[in-house]
Amino acid sequence: MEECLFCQIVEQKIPSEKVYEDEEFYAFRDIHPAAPVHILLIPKKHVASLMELSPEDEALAGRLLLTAQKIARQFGLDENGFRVVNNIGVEGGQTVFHIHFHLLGGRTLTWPPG
Ligand code: IU
Repeated sequence: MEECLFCQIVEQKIPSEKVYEDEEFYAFRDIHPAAPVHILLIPKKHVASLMELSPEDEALAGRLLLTAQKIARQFGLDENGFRVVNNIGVEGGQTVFHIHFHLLGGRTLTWPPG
């Protein structure tokens, strides 16, 4: 997926402020932070959205959640609470079609989201 922005970030073709990387996942600071801590966690494998995950991605999806947990601990987000957000599709607010989790924290978050 040469044209995918987040694939290009993983490949270092587009710069990003990396906060975590392993064989399967990459995490970086959102360029338009909506909270004091706003990190995007993505699998290196191109999957357009949660709806494109397939049964063969079952283990990957599980590790994605555990990696979100690891990064939350890395940033101390678990001390006061935080939010994990996954936007899906146009009405869901998804603008980049490579599955990503937003990790938002560092302030009191309101509910419901807009
Ligand atoms: P969304 O859930 O698809 O709307 O989230 C995409 C996020 O990607 C959004 O918060 C943007 O600020 C962020 N982003 C980025 O960090 N770097 C970029 O070059 C672009 C978008 I384009």
